[in-house]
Amino acid sequence: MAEYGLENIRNLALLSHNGAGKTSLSETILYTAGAIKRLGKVDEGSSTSDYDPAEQKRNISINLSLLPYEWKGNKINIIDTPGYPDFVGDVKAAIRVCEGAVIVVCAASGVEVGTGQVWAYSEEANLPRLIFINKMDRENANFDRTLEQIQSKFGRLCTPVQIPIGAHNNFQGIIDLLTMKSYLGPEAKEAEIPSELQSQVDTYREKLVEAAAEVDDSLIEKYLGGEELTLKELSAGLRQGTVEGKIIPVLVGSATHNTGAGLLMDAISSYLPSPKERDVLIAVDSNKQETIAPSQDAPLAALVFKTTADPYVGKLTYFRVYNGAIDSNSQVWNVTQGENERIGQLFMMRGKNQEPTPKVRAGDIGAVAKLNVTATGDTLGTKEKPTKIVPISFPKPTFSEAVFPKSKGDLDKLGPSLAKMTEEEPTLQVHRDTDTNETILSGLGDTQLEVAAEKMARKFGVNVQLETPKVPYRETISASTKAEYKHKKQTGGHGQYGHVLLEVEPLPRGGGREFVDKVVGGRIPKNYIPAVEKGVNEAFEDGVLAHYPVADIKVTVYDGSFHPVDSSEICFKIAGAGALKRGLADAQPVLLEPIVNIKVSAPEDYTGDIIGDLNTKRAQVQGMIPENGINVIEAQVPLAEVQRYAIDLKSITQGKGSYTMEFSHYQEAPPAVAQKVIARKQAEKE
Ligand SMILES: Nc1nc2c(ncn2[C@@H]2O[C@H](COP(=O)(O)OP(=O)(O)OP(=O)(O)O)[C@@H](O)[C@H]2O)c(=O)[nH]1
Ligand SMILES: [Mg+2]
Repeated sequence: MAEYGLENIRNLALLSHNGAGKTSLSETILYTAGAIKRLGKVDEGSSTSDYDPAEQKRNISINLSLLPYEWKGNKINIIDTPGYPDFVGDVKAAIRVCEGAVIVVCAASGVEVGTGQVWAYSEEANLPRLIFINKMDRENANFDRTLEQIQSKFGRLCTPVQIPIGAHNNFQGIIDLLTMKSYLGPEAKEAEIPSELQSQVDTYREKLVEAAAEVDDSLIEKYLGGEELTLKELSAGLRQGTVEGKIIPVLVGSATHNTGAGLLMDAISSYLPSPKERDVLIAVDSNKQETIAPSQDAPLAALVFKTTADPYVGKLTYFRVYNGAIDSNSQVWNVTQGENERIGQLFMMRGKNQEPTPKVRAGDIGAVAKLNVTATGDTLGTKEKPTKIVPISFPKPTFSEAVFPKSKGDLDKLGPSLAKMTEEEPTLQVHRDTDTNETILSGLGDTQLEVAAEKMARKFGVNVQLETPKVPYRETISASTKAEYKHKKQTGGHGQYGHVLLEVEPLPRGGGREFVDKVVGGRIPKNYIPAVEKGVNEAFEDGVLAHYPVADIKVTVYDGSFHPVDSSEICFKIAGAGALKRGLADAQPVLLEPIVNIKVSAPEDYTGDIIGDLNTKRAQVQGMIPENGINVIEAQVPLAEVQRYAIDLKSITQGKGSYTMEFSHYQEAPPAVAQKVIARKQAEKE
């Protein structure tokens, strides 16, 4: 590829509800631009973007893909993103490194929940955008209805610059409201406007001209004076309006019928801003952000936005250059980590294809293999003039499963391959639950974790089983009591003796564990007290109800006795543990269960069903915040009831709901629940 200045590059994210046709559209665009020779199909697993076996198996996009093409003197980097909610991490990453977006809406399904979500993300990022109404060839495709939905949801600033000719079987082509010409079929054959559409064309054109004129004082004067605006003036007004977020041009077509791609590509080049028009967001320190002007002549500043792990090429790092340039076979400074990083051969990626390149300049996006210290979100720069670009903020995991290796060999490789998986996907996290002794993998949904397990098998040969994690129950006491334990044995030579009296008292929730020594007069010699504490601590880990750890308790050793010859540390440890067990048993032990805060967002229509379901899950609904047709329901609910909530919510809302969840506190489990848990644990032991 040729070298491009800042003003001749476009970076744009393709965004939509899942399945609206982003990947098909990107394929058609690449084909139209001549960047690929053969037009692939999502449904046949042959698209440039969905090359990952996990994507082909499911016919959905899972990873963002970089799909560059050249068009009329510009270089455009399309980033195709996944629409499936579990993979929203890549959507966030793509938005962060783009200057513009194309939001794809299906002409038959209209505005969906995912559309609203990507819209909100684009607003948050202040991203100029176009809307492409796709699938005009589909049964039930309806341009007017879809446009109405778009305008009622997102406002009147969504302005058609095209309208379709026909729909469904009869979808023939597109009328461009700027040039006032028809373009028919995949060849975009120029034709006159069909007469039956003339009045509709006039109405939409009027609105478009008005919107474009309003952007600029001189244009509005001319327009109000009754003068015709030239094509050039219209285009300029439309561009300025789009860049400033005052107009969102709406286009139309069909990806799989390859109709409208060329016009969309023209619009991308004409209306969406270049990297030159968007300042770079840098982090001065942890709470201060600033913007600086981008430049190809400044010292290097590049943001790493994606890392993939490949068993053959190793780690592949995708970066967007904001300032300066990065060279193959050079050394850079990882500003975030404060370390040098060696750069090998640089690549321009297209799907999985790597094209070697000597340099990647500001405005552009590249990739490099086998970096040592660099992770997603880091800035690569120079040591002399380090600039830190604001990193990407990723959503926190909401869904967890316990990971079990299938064999001994899998166990040995489990840790390193999990580490690689979490490096690849910032929305995945792994931790060891010390309460339950399980390795927990967390992410945004069951599909994401399933895909992660498949990847571990395919890429690293590690086979794992995913299971619902054990609930980390705890035990505590609800009364105070005193307990005594005497460990005394006479076996042959010298015997064993340890004697402890202690008091147990409940602490408030979250109070933890306390151990207090109140022994006076050397009734237990000072040097044995640590042994008593050790015994107590061991007994804490193994509650008397169902062997769960004990919480929120104060233990005071206040008396005991010893034997000058037979006493030893081990004897006092045994006595300490024994006394605590007796104390626990006598102090009305109860089971504690973890409670989480949950925030569920879904369209209003589902509120009743969601709350009904939450009620069956012993939830306490705490509030409801309606917002633009979406209701946010806040509740506290026992973790045991919502470990698979991602799946439940998907089926209640047909995938239109989302939620976040975080640990809140421990709470006494109702007796019926406690009985079940205790019985189950007993059965397990047996
Ligand atoms: N009839 C018709 N079908 C289309 C069109 N575009 C895409 N499809 C079909 O819609 C389905 C989804 O298309 P994709 O291109 O994978 O959609 P996507 O938005 O990339 O999906 P995700 O990445 O999973 O969110 C596939 O079966 C496509 O063949 C279109 O213009 N017309
Ligand atoms: Mg896709």
